[in-house]
Amino acid sequence: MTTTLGLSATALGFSMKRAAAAEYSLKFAFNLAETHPITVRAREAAARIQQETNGRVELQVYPNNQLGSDTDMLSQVRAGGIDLFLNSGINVLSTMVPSASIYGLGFIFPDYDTVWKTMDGELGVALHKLIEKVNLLPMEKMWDNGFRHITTSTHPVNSPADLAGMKIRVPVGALWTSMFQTFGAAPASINFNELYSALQTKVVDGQENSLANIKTANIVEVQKYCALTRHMWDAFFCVANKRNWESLPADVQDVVSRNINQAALDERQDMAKLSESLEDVLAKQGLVFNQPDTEPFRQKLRDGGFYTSWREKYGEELWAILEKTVGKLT
Ligand code: X2X
Repeated sequence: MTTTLGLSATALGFSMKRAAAAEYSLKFAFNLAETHPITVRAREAAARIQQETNGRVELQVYPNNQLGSDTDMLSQVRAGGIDLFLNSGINVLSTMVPSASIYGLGFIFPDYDTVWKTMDGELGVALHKLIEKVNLLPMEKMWDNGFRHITTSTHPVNSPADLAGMKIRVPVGALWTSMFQTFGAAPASINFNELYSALQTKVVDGQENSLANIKTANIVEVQKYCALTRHMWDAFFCVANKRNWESLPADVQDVVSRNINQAALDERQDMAKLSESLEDVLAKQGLVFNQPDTEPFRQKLRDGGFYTSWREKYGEELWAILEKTVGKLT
């Protein structure tokens, strides 16, 4: 094989095997930044897959919205142009599978133990079944997107009153809009790839995200205050285009799913560690933190009928499964 520069592949240090095109190439796409632990662990999975299959299987990792916004990527994974897509069940995936957002209800998870007991347990299984109905196949393990906090450029948020009428970006999902409307804010649904510029140009004054995203997506550069509200927890399903996935031989499915699930478990550890260390790092970058009492926020959701109206939408069956691990909600 010769390159366009007229050098042989071996002269460049590649073995012929490496230079040969892989027999199976899978596109794995998502919205997170290059330095986010999800991207780091996804690239590790790709390297292990290449090694274990001697280059026969290639996992092509496209982070940072390289293949488009979440809305675009969802269309592409449905059509088969993307093979594997990481998306939150509360985000655009919920436009197709509304009940996939149930784990995003405000203030339901006290800690990571409860989170994983719920999502690796009965609720996770029930949500996988709903996602399969739209011909997307979820890999077994979810990837952590962290507990979320509110950042603003204008003023610290200490109580729901500080959110009154505030223009705040939320991802594209009905639960997010509903929650922030119930808090009294003016939420705008904006895809993650447009978040930085929406904050920079003051289309919105605030947003809410994990500390990992506030750091790796450089949100800290365009925000001043961060209220540690932990108002909800989020994670990603890794969904495969069903037709593409089923066309792969069983041994290829095995090596890909095993390594992707392992990467998800590794990434969960990274996120748990980062949730403890990033406050200091971001404070040094100039972000001003405050720790509000969260009870008035919870009360606002209860008084606004947030839980009872979503209970009706999700239905009694899913609601009962959720309450088994998180306790009574209404
Ligand atoms: O869009 C966001 O804020 C992000 C990256 O956290 C999600 O995908 C939900």
